[in-house]
Parts: sequence; structure tokens; C-alpha cells
Amino acid sequence: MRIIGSYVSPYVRKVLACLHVKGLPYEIDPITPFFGNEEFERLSPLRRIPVLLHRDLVLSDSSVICAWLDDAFPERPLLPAAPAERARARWLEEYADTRLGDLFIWGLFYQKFVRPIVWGEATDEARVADTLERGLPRELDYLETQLPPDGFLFGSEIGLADIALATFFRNGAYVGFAVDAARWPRTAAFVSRALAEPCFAAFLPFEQAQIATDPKGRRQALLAAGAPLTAETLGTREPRRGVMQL
Ligand SMILES: N[C@@H](CCC(=O)N[C@@H](CS)C(=O)NCC(=O)O)C(=O)O
Repeated sequence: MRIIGSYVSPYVRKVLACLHVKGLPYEIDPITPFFGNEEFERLSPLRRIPVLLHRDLVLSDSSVICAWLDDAFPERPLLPAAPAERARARWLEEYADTRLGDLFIWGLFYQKFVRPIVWGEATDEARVADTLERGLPRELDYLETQLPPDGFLFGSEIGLADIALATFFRNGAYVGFAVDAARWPRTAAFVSRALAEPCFAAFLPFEQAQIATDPKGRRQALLAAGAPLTAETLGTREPRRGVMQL
């Protein structure tokens, strides 16, 4: 199975964590979406990561990929068995992808990293402040009502909904955000518990190699860290604007 997309993307991390839970090997072309060539656009019509390639199957969108993984490799399910619980897990996945994605990625990570580094633009400080002061506290209040005091959402083993939620907090940490454990104790403990699981911890050295190096040295640093890189890359040197960019 081949994954296209950077180790630092929360949606790529979600897919990799699900592959890890299922014990499935992968190869990766760890590009950022703004540096994808024509072939990337053919495979990912919205110029977004992750993309999964398996034989002649091409899938984009992390939720579609994870649903396919669970259908095709059912041995260690990512979703609970009961229909009502499955539906709740899907809701929390959708909520994370949409709302936490908007806050952590577009409100913080994109503002602090991508705008200055990729586009040479200033961070929108008003948006960052609104995300930190209004957006995230509102969602942490909601998560505090949803998350369990111990274990994971649907039992003692980590599943798709846990992974989908927790992945965004790793990106939060990259921009200096930590959950205030005095105000949101369940959420803070859940995030620490989930991110300490092997399915997240296993990729940390690759994320650090990706973050610590510039594009020129990145491939070498990832190989040195043991990342299973593809022989070919769909990466380019010149960035291109996304299709759905704000
Ligand atoms: N709903 C998609 C969202 C994927 C997504 O937004 N990925 C970001 C990287 S973290 C991306 O490719 N952004 C580029 C863009 O939107 O132009 C999924 O779950 O895979």
C-alpha cells in the first residue's frame, strides 16, 4: 500500500495510525499538498493529502481510506460492532475532521507555518487569537462531555474515533497548544493516553525528521530515521495553491 502525504498532516497520521493498528505495512511519498505535481492532481482531484494507492485502487480522503481499510482488512476492527455505537464513532470522526481540522489546521497550523513558509505571507493573528480564545475552548467544552474517564471511546482498545480526534492535538502541540488539564481534565488525559499509544508513537521520529529539515534534506533525514519511502516522488519545487483554499 502506498500513502501520499506528509507525516505531519493530521489526516495522513490518522490513516497511518489505522494501518499500524491493523498491522499493515505501507510505503510513503511524504509530500506536502502544495508541492504536488500533475500526477498528484490526477490522483487527488482536490490536491489534498492523504491519498492511498493499492493495486489499481486510488482513494483520497482519510475517512474513505479508513472505511476501506476496515472493510478490506476486518481482523482488527476500527469501529465498534453495535450500529448505534458505529454511528456515534462516525459522527466523532466527522466532527474531528471538519471542526477540529478547521481550528487546528486552518486556524493555527496553516497560519503559523504554511502562510509564512510556503507563501511568504503574514500570519493572520486575529484568526489565531479567535481560534485560541473562542473556537478551541468551545470544542473542548464539548469533548469534555464526550470522552471517557479512562480507556478509549468504545472500550479498552484505541479505535478510529479516538484516532481521528487525537491526531489534531499532535498538530496543536507543534504550534505550542496544550489542553489546560485544570479546565478540561478528561480531554487532557484522553489526548495524552491516545498519543502515547504505539499507533501514534511509532511515527513520531518521522514527524520530527520531517519538521526539523528543509525540503532539500528531508528525504535523506527520513530515510536515516527508517521511514519506508517510495522510490519515486510526486513532489515539485514550486508551490501551487490548493483547490479549496481560503
Ligand atoms: N477531508 C480530507 C481533508 C484532507 C486535508 O484537508 N488535508 C490537508 C493537509 S493536512 C490538505 O491537503 N490541504 C491542502 C488543501 O486543502 O489545499 C481528509 O479527511 O482526508
